[in-house]
Amino acid sequence: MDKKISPSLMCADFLNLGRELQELERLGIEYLHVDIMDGVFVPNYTLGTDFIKTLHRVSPIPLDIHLMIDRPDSKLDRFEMRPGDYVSIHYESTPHVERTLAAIRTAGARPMLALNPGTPLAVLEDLIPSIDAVLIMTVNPGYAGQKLIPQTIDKIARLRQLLDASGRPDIEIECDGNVSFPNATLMSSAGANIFVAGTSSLYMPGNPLEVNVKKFREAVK
Ligand code: S6P
Ligand code: MG
Repeated sequence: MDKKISPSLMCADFLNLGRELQELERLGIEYLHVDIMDGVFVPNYTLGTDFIKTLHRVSPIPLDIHLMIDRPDSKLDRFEMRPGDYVSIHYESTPHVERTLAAIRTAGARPMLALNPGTPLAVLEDLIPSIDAVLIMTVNPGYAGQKLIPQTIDKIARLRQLLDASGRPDIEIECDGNVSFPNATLMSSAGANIFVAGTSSLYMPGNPLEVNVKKFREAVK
């Protein structure tokens, strides 16, 4: 499957965001990862609904909207979705997971199911027909700059096997959290194909984005 980079915009330089977005477009970046936190499901706040509208207006790159919010089922209509966008909800965030995934598809976007590091893969077996992708959290959600939880690499490999054995090799696997260049290589070998790139790779201080994107493509090749 094609390897895709999804830069985590909460790690971007907000004082230069317009220029950075143009640069990401020029570099052929596949998705823009937008972290939405509500201070309840995770103990932090980040980007919001107006930011999503602005991105849709200024960039042709599809969005990868990561909802770390409690009860997304009752709030979905506040998020502008476009065809080609991914919208992920957490299994742990609502008792109505299937209903919420179906509502994302009805709204015209692609549903993705996110799992916290401590949530077993077994919970997604009956949701496979309702999703286009799975987001494996490789850190606990809430903050950038954390350290990889090592057992999540094997979880990615077991998920790839499970999806393939279920006749769904087309379902994509995204990983999010401490996707450094060496960790990205491990995640890619385990079967992930969408990589959320934050402070440990693309937005590492020192190198221009272009250099880090090149290094990233090499790391997951
Ligand atoms: C964390 C959030 C992530 C981070 C990303 C940052 O809860 O969902 O998308 O922004 O993990 O990357 P890094 O390299 O700092 O871990
Ligand atoms: Mg995220």
